[in-house]
Amino acid sequence: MASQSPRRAPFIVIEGLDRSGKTTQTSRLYARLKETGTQANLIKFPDRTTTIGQMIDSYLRSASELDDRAVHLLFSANRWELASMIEKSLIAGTPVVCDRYAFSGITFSGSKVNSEGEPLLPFEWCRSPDIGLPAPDIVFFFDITPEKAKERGGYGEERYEKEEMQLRVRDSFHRIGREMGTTWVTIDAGRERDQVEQDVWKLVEPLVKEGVDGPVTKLWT
Ligand code: FDM
Repeated sequence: MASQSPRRAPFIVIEGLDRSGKTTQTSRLYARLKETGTQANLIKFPDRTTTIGQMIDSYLRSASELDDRAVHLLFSANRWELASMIEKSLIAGTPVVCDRYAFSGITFSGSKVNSEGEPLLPFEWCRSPDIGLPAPDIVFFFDITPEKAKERGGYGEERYEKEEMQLRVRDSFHRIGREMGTTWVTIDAGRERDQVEQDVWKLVEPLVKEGVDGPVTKLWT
């Protein structure tokens, strides 16, 4: 009988709008995995620790200006810096939990508009530098209405934290979600934290326990 190839670990991505509790839930998921005996790798994009990440950080804080296309490519390059680490981790059996990924890249850059309200960068152009990155096995999209976000204290200080931008980003995430099919899970993030945590855990637990069959797939190939 042919020997079965070992199953690999899952790649779990959490995407979401500002004030959706995305970062809190990512940390909770990581902690819960640890408590239940699974040591995962936790990563976040932008990864502001690398040289590229520091350029992005400065741009987001409006401490520097960059061409829209240039910064888009930096965000993508920042993911490529970790692509082989992600793949190796999954093959070695260590799940990867990731706070934001290529979907943020497309939605945020693709939601930039000129003074007439027209998109500055075409959707397909925004997607192309991320083609071929390790594909997630599941993406949780933390959705929240602008009203709920306001109740939570409103948006922060960084460049994209404005209501009109967040509304466009939200529509764009919904569009990508429709294209992604079953890998994409929309979470109503306006609810109590514990409920949200339970919903995420219900889907992550079996994925981590059973592992994933087959090689790491590649985004949009
Ligand atoms: N962002 C994030 C992008 O514009 N492109 C990307 O590729 C990524 C990963 O950076 F406004 C934006 C989204 C957000 C900002 O994100 C920083 P955090 O999660 O608030 O650090």
